[in-house]
Amino acid sequence: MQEKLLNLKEAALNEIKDMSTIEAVESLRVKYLGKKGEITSILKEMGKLSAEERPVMGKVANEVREALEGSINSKKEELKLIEKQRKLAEEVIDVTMPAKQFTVGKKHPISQIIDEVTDIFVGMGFSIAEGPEVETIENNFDALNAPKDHPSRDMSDTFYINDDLLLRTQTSPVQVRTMKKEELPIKVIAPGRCFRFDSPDATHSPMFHQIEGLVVGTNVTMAELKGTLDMFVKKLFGEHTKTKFRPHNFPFTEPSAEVDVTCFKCQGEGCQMCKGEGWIEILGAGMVHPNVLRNCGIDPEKYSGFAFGMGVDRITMLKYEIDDIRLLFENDMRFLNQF
Ligand code: 2U9
Repeated sequence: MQEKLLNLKEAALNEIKDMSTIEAVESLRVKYLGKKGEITSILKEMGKLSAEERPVMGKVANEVREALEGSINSKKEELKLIEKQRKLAEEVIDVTMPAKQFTVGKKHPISQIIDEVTDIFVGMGFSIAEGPEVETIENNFDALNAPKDHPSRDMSDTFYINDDLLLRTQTSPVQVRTMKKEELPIKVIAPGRCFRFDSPDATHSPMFHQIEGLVVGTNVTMAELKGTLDMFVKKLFGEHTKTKFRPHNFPFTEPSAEVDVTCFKCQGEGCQMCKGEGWIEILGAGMVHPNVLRNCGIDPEKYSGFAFGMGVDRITMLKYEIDDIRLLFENDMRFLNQF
């Protein structure tokens, strides 16, 4: 038994020498010193030895175990050190290396303008309403008092999905939904994408962005509409900006107006930006048509409202002097990185 033990010790110590992984050393420890280990099983035989032999064997057995455990632990330490050095070598940072260039993304110019305009109206007490881009004909046209034969309903102007659904041509259906479901008073803006069957050119895109606004309550006046929009343009284009309301006609507002602002490039002197006018048309607005209020379950005898709408792409092009709307949708980073 003693010899067997010493042979096993030699064999084990030899095996350990060439081992290169801690896992291998661990499985060797189990193989020899584990519950069913080869050395362990010999030691279990100790009981069969004579009383004189047992202490001798016991001494040998402990030497073998200690020698093995000693060699196993030092091998493990040695391998851990090698692993650590390998990692350190691998993780050496050459501080002379140029830093990895990582490009920080930034908001699309249209998103920047939507945020800027939204912040202004939220600051004026408006809340933001959103709605589906796929809309019903009821919310996009009928509720908005658009006559059945109104040109905007033509297939040539609107993307129809089927007899009831279309891609919204303006964000007004969001306000219609709001009026149908929310309590009065209502004070919301509705930013979002709109779709019109337009062949793309420098100023038209089949997909574009609008921000519309709606205020409905008791005794809401045209004066409040003018005051609200006057404050808005001063915050967006500068305190010296003035507004001009020109009569216009929309099916969903009565009276209606197109709203001009003093050119923010020439302060009204006249320049290439405002084609010498000194004024730039920025948005449309008006008092909500009583039919629209009625269509949304609101009694126009008791309540009134005003609404406005602006083309965000147009304002973005004016503000950044972009002469072709297609640049905003072509995702050319040389263009987008300018903003
Ligand atoms: C409801 C009632 C009335 C929204 C309005 C305009 C005037 C307007 C244009 C701006 C640029 C469309 O993208 S554009 O060509 N919009 O001039 N929009 S009043 O009127 C509403 C909306 C909702 C319930």
